[in-house]
Amino acid sequence: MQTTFIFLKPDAVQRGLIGQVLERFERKGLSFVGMKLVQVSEDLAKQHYAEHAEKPFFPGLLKFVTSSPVLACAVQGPNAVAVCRTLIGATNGQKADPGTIRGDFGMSGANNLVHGSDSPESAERELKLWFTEAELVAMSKSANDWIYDPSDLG
Ligand code: IDP
Ligand code: MG
Repeated sequence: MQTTFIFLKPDAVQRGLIGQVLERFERKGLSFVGMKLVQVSEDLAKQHYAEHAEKPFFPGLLKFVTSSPVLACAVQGPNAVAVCRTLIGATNGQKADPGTIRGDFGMSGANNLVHGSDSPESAERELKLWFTEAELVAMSKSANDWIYDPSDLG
């Protein structure tokens, strides 16, 4: 089992797409083990996107993610990091495959609805940055007995 970090960006929340975006993860068979609305501070945005500090789009990215609340989520499942990245799709909505969240809902390379950690190491760092341990729950779902074969769980 792996836990990854996603957040629904201000565009997804403002466009009223929380339900439709969360449904993608839920119906796939992943479990939410943490969820909260956050008005992102400049400091949190800078720490979260530190790897992009030198990019020309960084100031615009900070302005965007701090512009309106986001929905922060911890998502659990086998290979959750890679599975979530696949569900989310390529960075630019114009290039993202149909069937992905960005491919189905977006046309922008900036306002692209949802963030997902890009590696297990990033997931660990980002989960610590956004959630306290007390905000994450232990989740055992009986439906998992039907979604997964024991061999899927390693
Ligand atoms: P990712 O979200 O697909 O991992 P990254 O390259 O890590 O993409 O970029 C982080 C975020 O920065 C993107 O999701 C997007 O919101 C924004 N971004 C990335 N590239 C550009 C760009 O060329 N112009 C404007 N915004 C960008
Ligand atoms: Mg990234």
